[in-house]
Parts: sequence; C-alpha cells; structure tokens
Amino acid sequence: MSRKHQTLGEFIIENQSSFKYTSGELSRLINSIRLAAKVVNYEVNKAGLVDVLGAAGESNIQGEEQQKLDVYANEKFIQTLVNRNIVCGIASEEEEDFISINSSDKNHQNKYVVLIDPLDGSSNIDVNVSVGTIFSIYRRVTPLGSPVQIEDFLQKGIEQVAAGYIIYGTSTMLVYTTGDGVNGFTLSPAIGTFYLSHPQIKFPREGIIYSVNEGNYVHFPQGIKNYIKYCQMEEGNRPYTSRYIGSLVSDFHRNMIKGGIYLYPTSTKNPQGKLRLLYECNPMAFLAEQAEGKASDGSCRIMDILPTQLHQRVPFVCGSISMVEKAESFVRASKSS
Ligand code: AHM
Ligand code: MG
Repeated sequence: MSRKHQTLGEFIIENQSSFKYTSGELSRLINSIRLAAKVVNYEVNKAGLVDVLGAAGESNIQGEEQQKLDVYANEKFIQTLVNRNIVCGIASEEEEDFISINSSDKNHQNKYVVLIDPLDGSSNIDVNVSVGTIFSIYRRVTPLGSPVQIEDFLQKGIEQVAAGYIIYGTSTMLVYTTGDGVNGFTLSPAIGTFYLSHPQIKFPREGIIYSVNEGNYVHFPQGIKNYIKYCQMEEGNRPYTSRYIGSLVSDFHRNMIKGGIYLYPTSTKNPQGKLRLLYECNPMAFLAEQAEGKASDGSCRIMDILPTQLHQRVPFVCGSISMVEKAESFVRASKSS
C-alpha cells in the first residue's frame, strides 16, 4: 500500500503483525497515547489564549479552574490510559510513586507498563516555545494478575518495546518506534488526524549542531569542556553551530533531522546529571539507536544501565553517531590523563 497520506491509525494496524507480541494490546496502547496527545495538544495550543481570557478570574474558558499545564498533561495521559484499561502500571515525572491499575485483580491481563514525562521543558510554555511529551513502554516482568512492582519499571532501556515523543511545536508531531525504525506523524489540526509525514527517520552520521547549556560550562567535567572547545575550533566543518532550546524533545528532534549532538553532562550543580533515566533518556536513546544515532552517559550505552530508582538522573550525550563517539573519546582521554 502507498504510504502517502497514511494515517497513524492505519499505520498502527498495518504494522501490528510486525510487533514481537501480536495480541493487539500494544497497538491499542499507542492508540490511547495518540488520543491523549490530541487532548494535551489542544490545551497547549491555547495556553496564551487562556491566559488572556482567564486573566480576570481563576477559571479557563470552559469554566474549569486553571491548572499548570504539566499537571494537566499528567492527568490527561493517566486518565486516558486508566479509562481504556490498557496498562497495568504507570510511572510519571509528576508522581513520586508508580501507579498500579487494577493489577491485583486476577482477571487483569494487561501486561504493559508506561513511563511518561507528560510535559517536558514546561518552563518554555509561558514564552510560546515548543514542549513535548516523552513515553516509554515495557512488558511487566512480574506475573499477570498480581500487583505491579517496582521491578516492572526498573528495567534496562534495552527491554523497551516502544518509545516515542509528541512535540507541540510549529506543528504537532508524534514520533515513535517499536524497534523497527522511527516514524513521525504530523497532526492535521483541521481534521484532528496524525498523518505519516516522516517515514523511517535517520540521524545523519555527522552534523554541525551542538546543543548544550553553556551557562553551566565552568561546572562541566574536563572531558566535556574539551569537547565543547573542539566544537568551537576552526577546522574542517567546524566551528559547529550552537543551538539550544532547553526542551529535550525539541533539541533532539531538530538534531535527528539535521544532524547534531545534545549534551546534558554532570556538573558541580547537577552531580548526577539533570535528565531522568527512565522517562527522558531511555526513550530518547531507543529512538536514537533506531534512527542510527547513539546515546550514552559519556562512557556507557544509556540503554545498558540497570536503573535503581524511579526518578534516577544520568548524564546524557545523544545524537549523530560520529559526534557522540567523538565526545566519548574526549571523556575517555581526560579520564586517562
Ligand atoms: P523538566 O523535565 O523539568 O522540564 O526538565 C527537563 C528539561 C529538558 O527538556 C531540557 O533539555 C533541560 O531540562 C533543560 O535544562 P536547563 O534549563 O538546565 O538547560
Ligand atoms: Mg522532563
């Protein structure tokens, strides 16, 4: 079938048989994420408008109390997944603990857990800059029909069965992988449907963009400092261009399309790094590898790290394979000197 004008719904059905486990449950789960994405997109898009219309009181145009959008996004994703009875557990950046969904019911056969960052980069909302939602999906490791346990969530990234993000940008896109490449779908706002717009996205091997919060430069480890100086040095295709939105989804998305590297290293301010392993770095690492890019903590593959905590932080270096390998070589060199 021609993929032109294919909708996300059609794509999910067509590709269902290529999933490792073909009960249709994963397809229904991705469909639920698609629905929640549309609801959150609607709210994010009118963020400025609600401020204007709601300025006199505390309620929005529907008469509901105004909420912070990251709290709203969290509620919408959780509500959709719970209402559709599609997962047995959810962990979210906005929730201290994981949520168990009817999983102690012996008849409860849902086998997937979802980890989400409902609205990443949310400090950008007030200034009309792109934000995103990140999700990561695993099969539970504990028996069906028993309550989900922390070990269902603390799995290595290599165990992910699907991962993706929604970017609420100049257009809204849903980009995801089930381990068979990365596909991007753009929302037609008039019709309310996602269409396949970016089939089989690949990171260029090389790029000329580096993305890092250079305000933290003096606090970075020496290897990272040396790599940043290398990016700025005049030689060959360098100096590279610096582009940093401060919204992981947006920085990643741009770099995946144009070629580039994103770095959030450790620093004296953030000794473990800032980004969260389970619902920020692992899903992005899965996407990066599926798009022929690379993701590491500066030395080790992100998806090989065995998590010990739900909200664990890690340093993150991700992007075009040659650039990530170059950055790793600077980290190695500074450790051995
Ligand atoms: P958040 O989950 O609190 O929004 O933080 C994650 C965000 C990433 O999207 C972004 O890349 C990074 O934090 C920016 O951090 P900084 O402002 O320190 O550069
Ligand atoms: Mg976040």
